[in-house]
Amino acid sequence: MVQTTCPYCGVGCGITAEVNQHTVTIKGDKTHPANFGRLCSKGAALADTLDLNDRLLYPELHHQRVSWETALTKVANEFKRIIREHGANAIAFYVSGQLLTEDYYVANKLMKGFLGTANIDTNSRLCMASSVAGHKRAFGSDTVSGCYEDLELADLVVLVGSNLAWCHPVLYQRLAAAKEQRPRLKIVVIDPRYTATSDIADLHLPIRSGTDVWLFNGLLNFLRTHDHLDYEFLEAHTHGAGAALKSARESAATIPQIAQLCGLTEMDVAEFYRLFAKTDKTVTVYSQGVNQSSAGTDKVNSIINCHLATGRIGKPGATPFSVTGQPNAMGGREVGALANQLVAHLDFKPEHLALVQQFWQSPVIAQQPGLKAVELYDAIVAGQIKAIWIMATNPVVSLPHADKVKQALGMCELVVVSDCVRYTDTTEFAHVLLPALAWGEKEGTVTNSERRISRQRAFLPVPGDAKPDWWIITEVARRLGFAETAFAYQSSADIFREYAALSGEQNKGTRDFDISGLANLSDADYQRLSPVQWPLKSPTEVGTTRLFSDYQFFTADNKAHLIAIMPRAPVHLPNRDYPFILNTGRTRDQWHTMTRTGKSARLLSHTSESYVEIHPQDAGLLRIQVGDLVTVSSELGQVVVRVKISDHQQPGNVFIPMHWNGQNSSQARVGALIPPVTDPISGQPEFKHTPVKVERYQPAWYGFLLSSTELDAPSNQETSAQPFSKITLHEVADYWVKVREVAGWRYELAGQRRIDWSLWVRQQLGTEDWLEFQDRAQGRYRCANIVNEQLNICLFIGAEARLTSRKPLMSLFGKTLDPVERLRLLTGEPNSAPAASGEVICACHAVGRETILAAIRQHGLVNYQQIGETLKAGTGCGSCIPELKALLIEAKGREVA
Ligand SMILES: Nc1nc2c(c(=O)[nH]1)N[C@H]1C(S)=C(S)[C@@H](COP(=O)(O)OP(=O)(O)OC[C@H]3O[C@@H](n4cnc5c(=O)[nH]c(N)nc54)[C@H](O)[C@@H]3O)O[C@H]1N2
Ligand SMILES: Nc1nc2c(c(=O)[nH]1)N[C@H]1C(S)=C(S)[C@@H](COP(=O)(O)OP(=O)(O)OC[C@H]3O[C@@H](n4cnc5c(=O)[nH]c(N)nc54)[C@H](O)[C@@H]3O)O[C@H]1N2
Ligand code: SF4
Ligand SMILES: [Mo]
Repeated sequence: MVQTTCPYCGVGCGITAEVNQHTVTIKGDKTHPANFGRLCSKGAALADTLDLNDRLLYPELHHQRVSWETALTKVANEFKRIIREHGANAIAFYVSGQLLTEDYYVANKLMKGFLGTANIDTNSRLCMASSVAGHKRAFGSDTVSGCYEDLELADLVVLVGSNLAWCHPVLYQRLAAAKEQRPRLKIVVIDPRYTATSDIADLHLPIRSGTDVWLFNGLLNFLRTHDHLDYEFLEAHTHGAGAALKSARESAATIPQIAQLCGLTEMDVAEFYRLFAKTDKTVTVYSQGVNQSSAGTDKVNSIINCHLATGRIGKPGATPFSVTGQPNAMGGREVGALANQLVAHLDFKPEHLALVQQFWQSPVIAQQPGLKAVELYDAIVAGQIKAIWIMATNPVVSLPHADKVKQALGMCELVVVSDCVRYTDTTEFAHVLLPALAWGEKEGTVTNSERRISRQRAFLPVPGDAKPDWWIITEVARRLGFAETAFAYQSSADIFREYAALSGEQNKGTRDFDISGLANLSDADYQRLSPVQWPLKSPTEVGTTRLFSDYQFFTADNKAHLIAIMPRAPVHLPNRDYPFILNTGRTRDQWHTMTRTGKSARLLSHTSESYVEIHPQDAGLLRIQVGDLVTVSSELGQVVVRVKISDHQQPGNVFIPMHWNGQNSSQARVGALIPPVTDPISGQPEFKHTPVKVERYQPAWYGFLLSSTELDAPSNQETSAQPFSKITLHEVADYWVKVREVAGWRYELAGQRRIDWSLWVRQQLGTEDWLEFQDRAQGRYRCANIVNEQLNICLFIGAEARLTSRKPLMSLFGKTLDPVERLRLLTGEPNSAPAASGEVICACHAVGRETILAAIRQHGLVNYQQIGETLKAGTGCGSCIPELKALLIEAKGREVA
């Protein structure tokens, strides 16, 4: 059994992995202080994602397999040439919070210290940059002072722009458990949508998108006018209170004004303000609804202002708390991989530059901050950047104005991509592809949202020629001629020790990030390292639970700074042409661009197609129904997605998940719609506020194709698939989505052109042997191919969106068909199938919505625990409990109706 850490979200759950011949068993690590044994649906399904199908296992040059020597020499020689011709600033690195700390450190060292350019930025620019900037303004350092226990100790937890139930599920479960034990703990959720998180909220404020600063400035003003300021704390430990209070007063003074601006009721605003004012033990958790905004940094400081004004920081159960998204988002900030930071929380100040250059013994050091993510790709288009090395991120999907990223990569002289997956929207553009070891194979450390450093450990053999990211970077560094000593690492432990020592260099308490206590770990100590929270200044310390308990901050005057903020509206507002506000974010069971979670049929069963969620009133006006297809477009681009109707949205707002991409769908890459509007201080994009229009998409036909094999598997992959390429899929269908199922593959299709299906299946699917049914008048076509008594492929085409349930058909794959099933196959109801179970709610035990509703009615179930006892739903990872509770309410509603 190996103890390691989950590779997904910033909660950083401990995992135990056990390999038994061909099976891997993943469990929550009961001894890990982040999760105490819990896992969410994504963590619990990790074993589904570990097979080597789809993996990038060998270096490639122009999509041909080459040796490491060839690939690395090519990268180094091209870098040398470009630097000679255009200077070091013509090179860029775009890295990721999914690298391990050791990989991240080495990439940053090579760029800033040896190539001498700061044109290295990370996808954390899209994620944490506004929090970093806000923390630095307030504290003089990028410090997350609180810890998870603070959520359990608090009497009030305010969740701002955070869908904790889906995005930090185990932390949410800890909070939910604390509330169940101690109902006095109040929870307020501030989010334009009613989310799964709102389920445990005592108060949900469906705030108008982008207006958080008004709300928190209003709160600050309320605290002043109702005499809740902690004047002693303000006087002794802060700076700037006068100006901050003045702008709070000027931005919107009264509750009616604030309620109107924020689209809330006066009663709700007043209730929130009263709760906050009277509760000393308050934790305010914030995430992408705050950070991903053109006023992201101001949103952060408007929240921190309220905590400073009440002295609620550095105390158990009282702190502002920015939760990190990626497994090593925090580690990336520590190693300084943002273009405007230096390593170990140092800045672009002369004394810090000297310190780092001295420590690294490097020939040069970047003197100025480099380009931020969005600017970086603009600079490629402008011809300033000639080479880019992308590691562990998929910018063609995840950046705003994503088609411009395509354009940039298409014209860049040298695109190097390090990934562990062969086919992504970004690897398509690579000249050089470098195969990285994946989770379970690689070794190193990550830091979670509460500053806890945990080990990721390998438990699987090295596949193909894949290598650790740090190794790939050091090999390029060597070929660039950099002193053998600077990159002579033999292991991730070597890198970690150097990094830990650097964090303590000339520190003496002047910088928050100090892990010099770990600088002398032996290889064995590093191997054994238990999860530990920084700072950790000496080997005898046990780590630091909470920072700022002494009210000493890292600003020049050692005081925390309140910032005077004037609210401002998002940059692009809805208008006549684009009347809706598009909000984007996450679904429960997918991780970002789906390169890993998209491999798990279990995880796809919760939501398998992209969608736009829209309020019933808007759907009525647009005459669209659940399951219809719609085009959602902005000034920059469009997607075609399925309709979901829900009053969890506000009228005028729509939500589309960020996950679907060019590998699994024809037109669902939502990044293509989002304008490259960024926060002026942090450079973080406004992902949650794009004006769009929604129009019904009316294809001539709808269809689905079920298959035991992957029909559009890329041609150079080892596969038994038929000669059926993605190009053909594009040619036949205007809309397609590809879904992994337990027993095969499902393709959802729709198109405008009339197709002779009978001819098409024979030409494309390469067999003559078809059971067929056709009704031309109705536009219906159905066929099936049976091989060795088993269903191999079936295709259903019709004029209506829903056609027939896919599940009974899908359940036939992998089993010998009996005569009745065979006969009834093309009816779409092959067996006297159990009543449709509906979309899967509990991914762990595969329990569907209709099954749950039926059980609630039949057995008179009244709480989710009873649902668990009856159906097992919700007894696995627990991620679906909010949805179970919603179904209990829905069932009750149906009864009444
Ligand atoms: N399942 C899953 N979990 C994940 C990830 C994943 O891909 N899948 N990714 C991880 C990563 S990297 C990150 S960064 C985190 C993100 O975690 P979260 O930030 O919790 O997730 P999001 O869905 O991006 O957005 C959070 C909420 O902000 C709300 N919001 C939008 N506009 C506003 C606004 O103007 N004001 C306020 N107050 N709220 C607003 C949205 O409606 C949304 O519900 O999740 C991490 N966890
Ligand atoms: N519309 C919209 N867009 C968004 C957001 C949003 O809310 N809305 N959120 C933004 C946020 S917060 C984030 S964090 C980003 C995330 O966006 P991305 O970082 O682009 O998303 P991932 O799919 O996690 O990409 C990680 C890539 O690294 C690969 N990989 C995994 N492990 C390793 C490894 O060990 N080594 C290497 N070399 N590669 C590896 C994976 O296969 C995958 O291709 O998206 C941002 N984009
Ligand atoms: S909450 Fe889920 S995704 Fe996040 S670290 Fe834990 S198991 Fe992984
Ligand atoms: Mo993120």
